[in-house]
Amino acid sequence: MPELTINEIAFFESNNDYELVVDYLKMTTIYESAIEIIKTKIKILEKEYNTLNGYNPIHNVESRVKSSNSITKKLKSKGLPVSISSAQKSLKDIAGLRIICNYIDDVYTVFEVLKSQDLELIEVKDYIKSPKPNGYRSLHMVVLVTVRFEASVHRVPVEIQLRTIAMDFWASLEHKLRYKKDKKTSAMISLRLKSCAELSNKLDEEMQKINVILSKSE
Ligand code: 0O2
Repeated sequence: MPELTINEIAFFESNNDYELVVDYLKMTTIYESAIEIIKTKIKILEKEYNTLNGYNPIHNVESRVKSSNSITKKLKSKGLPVSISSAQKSLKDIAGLRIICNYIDDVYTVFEVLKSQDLELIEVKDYIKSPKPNGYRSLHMVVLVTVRFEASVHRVPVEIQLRTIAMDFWASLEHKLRYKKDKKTSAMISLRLKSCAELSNKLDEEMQKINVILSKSE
């Protein structure tokens, strides 16, 4: 069973609704299981990359089930009712994985491999080809995963974000600095963050070129 965070305990205590706690735990168990299924697929791919191919395009993998606070915030921001059923119906990123790759090409290699797995692809957002206006770059895909328990079967969406180390560096810091803050960020800070995103893109392109040259000369 997943454990509740201090914030979640406070949230449920303030609501005094223990049925909600049970429903929330049931929901997170399903989404955590869906994440495990994808993680296993990635581990198998990494085994193949490391032992048979001699090159692993995956740098590291992170995962999380969205916290109750974050779910509530997102539902409110979309003007949707705040409930477990509303979250399950409307949010495609309750279960999320982030695959961090070495180079831009690797992001697309892993994307193609995941597409060829027995997963139903329901959404793709390519913020690498078309970055967000603030400079955010990543490739997002949402897949449907079947979770089979003894007494029930669930088909749930999992959002997979694929990005390079440089994209992840920028997004992680920008997230801390601005994205989650309710405070308004000044135009100057937004411009500076965007210019950092452009620098990180140049870095990605240059590292990729060096890798291509070195791979050819091997
Ligand atoms: P967290 O903390 O990662 O859970 P949609 O889901 O299609 O209705 P949404 O959520 O805007 O609309 O989808 P999108 O654009 O695919 O973005 C989803 C996630 O991408 C976000 O989740 C972030 O993780 C990441 N992301 C998107 N834009 C930015 C950005 O400008 N900066 C950073 N650092 N991350 C971004 P959450 O739910 O916002 O947050």
